[in-house]
Amino acid sequence: MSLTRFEACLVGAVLGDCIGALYEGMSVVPLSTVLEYTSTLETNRKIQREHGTRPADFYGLRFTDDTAMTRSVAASLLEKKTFDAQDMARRFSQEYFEEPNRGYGGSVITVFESLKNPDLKDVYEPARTQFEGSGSYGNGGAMRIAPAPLFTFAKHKTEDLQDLVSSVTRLTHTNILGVHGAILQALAIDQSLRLSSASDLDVHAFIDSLVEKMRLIETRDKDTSPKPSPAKNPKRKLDAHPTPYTAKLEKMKEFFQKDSFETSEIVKEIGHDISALGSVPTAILAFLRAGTKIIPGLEDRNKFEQTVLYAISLGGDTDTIATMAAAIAGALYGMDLIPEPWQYYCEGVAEAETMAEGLFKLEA
Ligand code: R7I
Ligand code: MG
Ligand code: MG
Ligand code: MG
Repeated sequence: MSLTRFEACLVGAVLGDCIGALYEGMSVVPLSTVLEYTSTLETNRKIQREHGTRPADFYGLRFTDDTAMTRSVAASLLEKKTFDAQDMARRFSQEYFEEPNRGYGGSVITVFESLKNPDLKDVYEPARTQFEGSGSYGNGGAMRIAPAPLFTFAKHKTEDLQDLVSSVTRLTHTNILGVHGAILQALAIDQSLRLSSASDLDVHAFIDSLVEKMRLIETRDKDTSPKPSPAKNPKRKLDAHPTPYTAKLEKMKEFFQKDSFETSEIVKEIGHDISALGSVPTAILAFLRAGTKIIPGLEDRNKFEQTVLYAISLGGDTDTIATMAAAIAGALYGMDLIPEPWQYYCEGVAEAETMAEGLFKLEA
């Protein structure tokens, strides 16, 4: 395993967040619009290199909560060399109060408020009381999870990955759908890291392996959890399925059996919203489709670029879908496929590289 794949996982995540954030919440995002934007980044970088100056009206892209929280997860794991709930919770809260304007989810900020209380005994308590005790099913657990599969991979402790992800996620998201979404995202990164090369990516094998794991997890956790809210009032048919992540992965296999499928079908069946169930499968789909097919309009772009641009073109929660798709893609392709101009203009790339290196060097 090479360092470059660890780096590209976290750097990719930053780029997906920074670029995707420009379109967050837009229900329709034409691929040509995103492509035009990244081409401008590349042109500006060329000018900047030739003239040694940055175009006056261009200041670069800021990362959002997705990256802010990912950094806290990585920093805590690196400093403690194990999972430390108090330390990680403190970092989430501190980071939020230092820079609250990073686009955080509307409800999670009450968790950060409660975590500030120095008398708080159980750092899991604030998250458990969200949404009248059902806990948040937002994608905030999944969006920040990339350091976890890197950590267990480096320490040769992949058998601990699910527990680690669950522990990290439940600090803010206790709804079973929020937790399972984070686990699915972490498993996808882990599977990607384990492929020996990009040519080994096989859509059906990749999905089958996720289905096998998720079916066990969803069947096991089903009865002990509070009834997830989307099941009562489903946005999409599959959201009400008793094992909804498994059902969505299987629906994706059906999509891939066709020659092509439309963004509107993906949005209708799988989703592109801020729920974990409406975004994690979508990110995996974007990674798999860009990884195995040429996305029309992106013929000149490499697989990493295709993944990010295509993920954003699915619309909706674009920073989060792109950050998740890019983390999975980076873990497979490594830094060679990550465009330098994107790195140059996005905030937080150097820190992501340093953290990836730290995680890579952790010993068993
Ligand atoms: O999940 P979370 O951290 O938000 C992450 C998203 C990403 O798109 C980021 O890029 C950022 O934009 O926000 O934050 P939460 O506040 O826990 O969840 C996000 C939203 O999901 C909430 O504000 C609610 O609108 C919705 N939500 C729920 N609604 C009803 N019932 C989450 N859980 C519930 C629920 O149980
Ligand atoms: Mg965000
Ligand atoms: Mg988002
Ligand atoms: Mg380097």
